[in-house]
Amino acid sequence: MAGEPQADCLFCKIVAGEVPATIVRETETTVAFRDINPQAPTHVLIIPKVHHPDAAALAAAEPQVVADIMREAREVAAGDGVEDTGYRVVFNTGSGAGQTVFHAHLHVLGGRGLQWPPG
Ligand code: IU
Repeated sequence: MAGEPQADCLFCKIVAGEVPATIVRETETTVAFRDINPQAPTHVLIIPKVHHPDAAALAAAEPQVVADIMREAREVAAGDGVEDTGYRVVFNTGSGAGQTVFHAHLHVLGGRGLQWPPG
C-alpha cells in the first residue's frame, strides 16, 4: 500500500535502522543522512519516513511532507554552514533524470561552486 514500508527498499531500511547511515537530522516525518557517494562537500539526502517511489507520488499523496523536507533542507544547509554560500536541492524524478533509488529523496548539495545547467 502507498506509504507503507517496502521490504525491498533500501531507504525504508535506513528509516527502520536496519541499514546504517550517517544520520544528520531526524524529524517525525523525515530522515536526513549523508550520501554514500558524495558529489560535493555537503551532499545530504532528505527522505520521507513514508515510502513513495518519487517526489511526484509523495507530493500527490502527502504534500505536507514535501514542505517538511524543504524545511529540513534549510536546516541541513545551515548546519553544514552552506546556507550563505549557496546550495542546491534536487529531486531526481524518473530514471531518465538519473533517479536510481525509488524512495523519494531530496539531494542537498553545497560547499563548492555548482554549474548550471547540470549534466
Ligand atoms: P538518485 O537521485 O536516485 O540517483 O540518488 C540516489 C542516491 O542515493 C545516490 O546519490 C547514491 O549515492 C545514494 N545512495 C546512498 O546514499 N546510500 C546507498 O546505500 C545507496 C545510494 I544504493
